[in-house]
Amino acid sequence: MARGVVEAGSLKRYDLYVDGTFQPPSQNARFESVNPYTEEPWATVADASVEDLDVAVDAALRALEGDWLTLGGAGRGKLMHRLADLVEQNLAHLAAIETSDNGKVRRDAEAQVALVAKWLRYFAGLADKIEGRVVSEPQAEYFVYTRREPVGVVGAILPWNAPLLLLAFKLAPALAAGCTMVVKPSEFTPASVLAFAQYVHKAGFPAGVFNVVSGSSRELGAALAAHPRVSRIAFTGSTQTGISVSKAASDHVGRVTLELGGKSPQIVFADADLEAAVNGVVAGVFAASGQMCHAGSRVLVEQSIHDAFVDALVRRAREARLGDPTDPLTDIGPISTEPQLRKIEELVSASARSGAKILCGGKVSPRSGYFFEPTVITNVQQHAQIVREEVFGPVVAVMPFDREDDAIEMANDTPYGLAAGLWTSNLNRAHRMVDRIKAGTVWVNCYRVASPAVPFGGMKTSGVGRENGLDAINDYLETKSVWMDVSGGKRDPYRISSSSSESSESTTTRESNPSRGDHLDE
Ligand code: TXE
Repeated sequence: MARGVVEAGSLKRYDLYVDGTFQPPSQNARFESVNPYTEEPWATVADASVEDLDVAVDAALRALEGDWLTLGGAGRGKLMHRLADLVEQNLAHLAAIETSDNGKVRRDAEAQVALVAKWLRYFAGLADKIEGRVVSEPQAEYFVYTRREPVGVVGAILPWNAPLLLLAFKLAPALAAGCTMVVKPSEFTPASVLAFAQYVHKAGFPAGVFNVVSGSSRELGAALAAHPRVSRIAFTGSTQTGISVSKAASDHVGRVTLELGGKSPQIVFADADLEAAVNGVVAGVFAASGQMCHAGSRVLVEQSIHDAFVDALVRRAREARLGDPTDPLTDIGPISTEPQLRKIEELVSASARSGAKILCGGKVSPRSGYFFEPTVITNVQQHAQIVREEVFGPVVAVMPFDREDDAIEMANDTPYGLAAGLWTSNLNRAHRMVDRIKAGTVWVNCYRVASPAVPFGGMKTSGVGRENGLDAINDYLETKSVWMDVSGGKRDPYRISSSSSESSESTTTRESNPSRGDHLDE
């Protein structure tokens, strides 16, 4: 049987990528990935065991010390640019896999793959700019400097909604920093990440730098989070699973960043450009079938324009073209997984049962594939489940507000704090609102815009840490402080000197009283 990535034939075949080779899992188990548009399996994927994961982690550990180390920042950056070239050259291939695996509309999938290359290039440029500094220690006997070193093996745990892009958020800074990585893709969408491994391989990364361990069991993610030889976990997924990840990693003091759920408000004032605002709300909750962590799923509209705004939004929901995600004219593809489709259905039905008005959509589409119709809901209260819980589907709840203060109160009345949208032409108001909104990102007169240069992450239960931006590389680096005694003298091992004046005195009397430094007790 052929190994590796086999894309001929009706059922494509993807194996694990560990230590620089594609290989079947140790127990030869496999699982199928279902195309959410056809509802048919389209690929068979290696189903790894925890033992396979151990092998991958050990390979990643070894790789930290090998050729990867000697390449240096410039060498790593060069490989990353080569990988970005390959991603760009094979954009259509990777996007097609993403579409088969999770139903992402092809034009969106292509745009996201292009972003993967952009992310790699941005962080490649930082790889040779990692610097420590010389510390101007007041005591002349010491030369003190800091070094920035890779944190070690990084475990990346991915969700199903944007596998490649969310991988790039983690992989690009990790590679730039000199870390190695073991990736656990979602059990629902493992194929695109395994296909991407072909290009990592082709680019010439040393064996073990990048490993992909796919599996059908949620235990595999749990084992990666708890793995004592994994120094850092970069996780994107639900808040509930993120909490388990954080607890598991803390048992071995593993570092963690968590990019979790959201219930992001879009606030529309009467003075906004209404067409642009409707467009932004559509982009924030109907695009990608609403399966975005930053989905703007609560829309707060100033009372005076509420009805007109809702009419326009309903019109846009009805006009949206659902269908084959490979068709360039399709706006909304299927929901990625059947359990997710059922979750959306249940949340919307529950809201109807508790008195909400479903103005359009509100149900699973009768067409084949896991489609949910774009849905606009009104007549809901702040405490309603549909207003508080992440739906992760093309479903938006619209609520009116009277005053700016009310809008802020409603916007912030959520356990989440990932993103917010603000639509107004009043500059003073925009600044006032930005100041008071509790969210990691505030988009003003825009929505769903991203760049590798701009930090992204959540406040409150939406996460810990930030991905992207210049500082993201710091999460993959550790500081090492180096003290060098350059005096050549010997010190009194029992004496602690604690003031700089004392220490400058000690410098001059070093020969007779060789006590130096503010010595640590512990
Ligand atoms: O996510 P999970 P699921 C939200 C969205 C969705 C809900 C559930 O609301 O309806 O989460 O989706 C791995 N330790 N988001 O169940 O459970 C798992 O195998 C370590 C928001 O798919 O968070 C997968 O690889 N890992 C989100 C990854 O965690 C574990 C995107 C995510 O799974 C694990 C997706 C464990 N104990 C869903 N259990 C966003 N923020 O964008 C599972 N996993």
